[in-house]
Amino acid sequence: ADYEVVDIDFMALEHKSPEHLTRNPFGQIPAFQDGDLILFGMIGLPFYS
Ligand SMILES: N[C@@H](CCC(=O)N[C@@H](CS)C(=O)NCC(=O)O)C(=O)O
Repeated sequence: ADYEVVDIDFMALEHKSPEHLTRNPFGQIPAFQDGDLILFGMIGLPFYS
């Protein structure tokens, strides 16, 4: 499948940026987006296909 990896610069606090907070309101990684679907948390992500 095609996908894009988005680098998050921890030292620049990019994980707390408004853009990343739309992906994960807890301001953490990992986060995953497929169109309107957004998943975050290491438990759920491995089960998405
Ligand atoms: N239980 C969380 C753990 C996520 C987590 O702790 N992420 C860390 C990096 S491994 C993080 O983003 N820390 C930044 C913060 O909490 O501000 C999950 O499954 O998503």
